[in-house]
Amino acid sequence: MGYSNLCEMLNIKYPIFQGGMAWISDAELAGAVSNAGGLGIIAAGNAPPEWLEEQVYKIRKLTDKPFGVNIMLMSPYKDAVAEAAAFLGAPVIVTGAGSPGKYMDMWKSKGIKVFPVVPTVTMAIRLERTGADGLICEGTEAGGHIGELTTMTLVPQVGDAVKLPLIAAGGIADARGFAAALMLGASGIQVGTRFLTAYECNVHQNYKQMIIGAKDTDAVVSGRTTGHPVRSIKNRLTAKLKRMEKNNIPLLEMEKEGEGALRKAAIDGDIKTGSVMAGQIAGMINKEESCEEIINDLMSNTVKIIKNFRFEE
Ligand code: TUI
Repeated sequence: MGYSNLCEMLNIKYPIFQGGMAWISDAELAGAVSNAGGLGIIAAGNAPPEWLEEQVYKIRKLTDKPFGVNIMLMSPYKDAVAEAAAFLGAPVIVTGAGSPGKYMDMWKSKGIKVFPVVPTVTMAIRLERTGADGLICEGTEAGGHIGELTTMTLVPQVGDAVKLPLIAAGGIADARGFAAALMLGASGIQVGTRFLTAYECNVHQNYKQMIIGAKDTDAVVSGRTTGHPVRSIKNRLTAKLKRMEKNNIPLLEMEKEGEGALRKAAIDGDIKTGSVMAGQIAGMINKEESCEEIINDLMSNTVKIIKNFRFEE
């Protein structure tokens, strides 16, 4: 499926999803992205269903365009949030950090388009059978909770295995990445990290500054040994987690360290002991801008790149 069919399916102008970032992607950010022609996504993260209800109410005041809700499947509220999203009639649901299999029938019966994040081909095949409308192939370049495969290897392998439209995610922040994703067979992209420094993004200013200051090697992975690897910007927390991993500190103790760390950074602005989750392209982000500027830059420069692309004979 090409990108225009994806846009038709979702009734959006551009095939650009804004990544659902826990504690960060609220109605204001998602509304600005949807108004600019992409698909804005509210991230439920670990929040209760009442928070989601409030955000959906807000986004409907901000835009008449489609939007999505991201459901994080490690959340203690996942069942309640899954039901709330269905009840609220979110046009699109994106899932992450687990398999949404048991909710699919409920969402499909409401006409909701469902785009699960898949880290492997096996899971892609399983979710195509369960009725997903498209798949988000998120590579390990992404920020936050990540899988093993890179975007470059995941997208074409999933493309060979399923017929669904694919959204490439992880390591995409500008038109070069967008064009590359299309070359890999994706119909669209999901962008998270670049939206962190959008004016409309309510993440703490310290967090924004840390992204702007980050260089290419600063987005490191913690917790590989716990089975829940997370990519975030190097700081006192990542150094501590590294030491704990080296000393084989029990998994539970390490997970306790990570608990609440994202909230600490994103809301309280504690970027030393909090978790500043971001993708490997953080080094490319060097200014604040509006969601409209980001979407227009992504779209217009991708069209230019593709138009000018020639193999010399
Ligand atoms: O979910 C994400 N990224 C996230 S969620 C998050 S919130 C959080 N807070 C504290 C600790 C940890 C996380 C921050 N970033 N991306 C989508 C994603 N999904 N990446 C990987 C996966 C995934 C992994 C396993 C999807 C499915 C899956 O299935 C395993 C299975 O068989 O159930």
